[in-house]
Amino acid sequence: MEKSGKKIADLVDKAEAEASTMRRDELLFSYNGTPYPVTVCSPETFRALESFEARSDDIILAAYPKSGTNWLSQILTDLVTVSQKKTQDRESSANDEELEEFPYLEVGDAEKYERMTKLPSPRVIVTHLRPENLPKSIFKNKVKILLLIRNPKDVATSYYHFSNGLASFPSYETWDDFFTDFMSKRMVWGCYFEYLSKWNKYADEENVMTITYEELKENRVLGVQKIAAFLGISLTEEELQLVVERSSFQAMKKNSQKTHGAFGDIFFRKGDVSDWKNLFSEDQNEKMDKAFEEYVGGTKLGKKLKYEVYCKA
Ligand code: PPS
Repeated sequence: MEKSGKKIADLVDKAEAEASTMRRDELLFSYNGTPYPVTVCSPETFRALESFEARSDDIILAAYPKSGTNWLSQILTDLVTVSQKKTQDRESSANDEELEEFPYLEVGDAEKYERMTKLPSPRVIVTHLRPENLPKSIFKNKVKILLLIRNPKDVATSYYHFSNGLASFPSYETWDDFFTDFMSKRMVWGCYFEYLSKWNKYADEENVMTITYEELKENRVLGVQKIAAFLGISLTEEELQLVVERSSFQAMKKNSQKTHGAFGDIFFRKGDVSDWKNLFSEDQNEKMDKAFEEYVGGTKLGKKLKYEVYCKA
């Protein structure tokens, strides 16, 4: 079941070494109006991505940064591994090194899409992008998309600590400064409210399943069962337990040196719901409540997030 995670750790190490020699104002570039970190993304990769050919049996995990992407990415990879073991004898000419590719679609060099053609199906592909920035083939081929969302106050809180923990992201002297940027298009990978509003248009599609960070925190067994059913993967009780145990916060944090290298602790920080209560002022609560209402209040994704439960003091 263990994947080495070498590529993630290598990529983060390299990006961090590069970023440590850069000024704050050199860390980001803009592509189609959205800022991205120069150490892990590039305009060439975005241009190459446009002609990326998705396979109908790809599995896409779509999640805004800090929504629990690494968590769900492991769950999906484990589920695929379980199902592949049952139907093994996969023929492939690629060696193990070639079979490992950094799973974030928009992260890495422009040649990665060529390498990805050698990966066996199903490929688990992770992205922080909004739907209109994804290659058309994903929608044309009706690829299954697992859309992961998290309450915006905890996303902001997690993103703040992350930005101050990694050199590749601009750091902030104060939480107030971060909050101002988080509420705008200046945020790395764009504005979370716009993200929710754009993805909401796809929430009713048959090939899209939405899951929240909070529901998975409340009941991981049920969450994993739902995801497996969506992917058409049947699990024995033992397999289910294995996936569930491996995806606990404690287990993933403990393993994070292996999967994410020296910066593991930054990716697996607290893993809780409601940490926002330690940071938000009354004024910030009001601003965010208003923005939530404006962008997604009353919509399918808005309701799914249970804002009243998770985001009201
Ligand atoms: S990234 O870097 O944008 O891809 O970050 P992402 O993985 O999306 O989100 C990081 C947050 O998810 C938490 N996390 C978990 N929570 C619960 N259980 C598990 N297993 C788990 N794994 C990661 C991680 O701790 C980050 O949240 P915070 O609130 O900062 O702790």
